[in-house]
Amino acid sequence: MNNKVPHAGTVLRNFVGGEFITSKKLFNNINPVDGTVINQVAEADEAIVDLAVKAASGAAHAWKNMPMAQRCALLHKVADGIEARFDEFVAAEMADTGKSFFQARTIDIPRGAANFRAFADMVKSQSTECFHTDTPDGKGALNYAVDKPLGVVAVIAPWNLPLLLLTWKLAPAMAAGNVIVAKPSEETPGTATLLAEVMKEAGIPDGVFNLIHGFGQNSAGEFLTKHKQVDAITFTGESSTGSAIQRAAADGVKGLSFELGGKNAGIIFEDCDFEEAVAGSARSVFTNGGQVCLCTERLYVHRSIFDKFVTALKGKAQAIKIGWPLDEDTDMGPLISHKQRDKVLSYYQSAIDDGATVVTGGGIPIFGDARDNGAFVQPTIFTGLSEDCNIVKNEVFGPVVHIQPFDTEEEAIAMANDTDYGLAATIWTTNLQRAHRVAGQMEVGIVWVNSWYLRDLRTPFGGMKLSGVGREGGSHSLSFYSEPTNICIKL
Ligand code: NAD
Ligand code: 6OD
Repeated sequence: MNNKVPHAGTVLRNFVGGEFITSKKLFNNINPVDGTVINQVAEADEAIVDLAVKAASGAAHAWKNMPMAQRCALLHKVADGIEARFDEFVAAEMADTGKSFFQARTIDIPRGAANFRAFADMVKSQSTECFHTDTPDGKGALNYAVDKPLGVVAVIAPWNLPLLLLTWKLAPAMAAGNVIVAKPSEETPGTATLLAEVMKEAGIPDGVFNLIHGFGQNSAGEFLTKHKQVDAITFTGESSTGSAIQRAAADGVKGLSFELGGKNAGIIFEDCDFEEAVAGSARSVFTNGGQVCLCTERLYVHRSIFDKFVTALKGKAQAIKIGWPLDEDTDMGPLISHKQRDKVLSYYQSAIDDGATVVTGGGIPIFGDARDNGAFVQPTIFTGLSEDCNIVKNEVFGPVVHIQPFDTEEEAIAMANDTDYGLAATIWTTNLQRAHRVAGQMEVGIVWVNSWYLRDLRTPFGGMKLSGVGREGGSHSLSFYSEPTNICIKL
């Protein structure tokens, strides 16, 4: 692979109305592997955000009226363009996040391309509602709905799966005929900037896709969510940021779609396939250093297999190779930043202060090289805490799990559901009846049985309670990004 980081040592610029523009204020983009500066980023001020929204608005009419086949062909070209520059996307994603080469090339970047293809194809097979209505004169009326785009959609994305989560929103929004102002996380501006280049190369008309860089509060994120000409906001990130955006959007009564945090539980029944449950749980806890909203942070294991399970998961955790992202055998990179590492380590400390047994990990690895300037933490397993402890209640977003024994199915379900979040759950059992029975009782948006993060892009995706508002995926995404108009024809 060509591992040269695109735009290293330069300034990543905003993309507005088809042009790359810089700004007065620059901030550093840091590589969390060794703390070095990759490049600088031009922070969009209020005037640039306004220009971006106006550029989008100006492009809205032509984009929504473009024949659907032509619009979808352009989105396929964007997918082709990501693949044509695959190595550059992989290198940029790895530099910004420190994630492993394996993960970037098998999950993040392929899904970036797949999102565009999937929604460009799905929108073409969307049907519309139609009702025949009886009328007193016996002639009847026909009611049918036509979908229209919302207009300017603000897309605000997090840092954990930067290209995957940005395109998961862009693709359906653009397929449905909307124009975009997108803001990636300040931690991960690289692949979003490459995507702007690909949009241009693919022939997406100027103004249809605009990119602004910057932070949240008092910066590009807040300027965007408060902008009067933004018609809807789609956001993935922390629950507390979701409520700040909700407040900012309240005056304009804007449509909102939120994918927020999680405190996901996994239940391991005594009748599970033991090896699969251990391997699957290791994936669900430690993938991407635990920085996936779907990661399991609480495991409930039947008491009869508790000790054996804890020992086996400990073995998996200790076998995780932490290191340089480019090494073929690296499983796990650093956390996204030192700030995130401080947060995760403070949760580790609170677990220890609450009397947890440290099964493995609990600290930071020492390498004796430049990685000691990075944001690494050890994969960690705790046991022995009560269910009301800080680390059992709150989302950590790091490579850590607390494991609790249970005796009955009812007890496991009650503990799993006893949380303010409601995103995802995993269940490990070979008893088919139990799988259906328990899955149906989980108070979450997504349940995986004997698997984790097995995705079908047509299915409803999202969470309840603090984990989100609305659903994405397939027709759910397309319906959020569209407004139906009902037309009643008297026959
Ligand atoms: P974050 O909320 O800090 O930031 C997300 C984005 O929002 C960034 O682009 C940020 O600049 C922007 N932002 C921050 N404050 C803002 C404000 N006041 N107004 C407008 N924009 C603002 O989240 P993060 O730290 O980047 O990501 C980690 C969090 O995201 C975790 O809680 C995780 O669970 C959650 N997450 C959820 C999902 C999901 O699908 N449910 C997916 C990924 C991440
Ligand atoms: O796979 C997806 O479509 C998706 N939205 C994943 C979210 C992961 C959260 O970090």
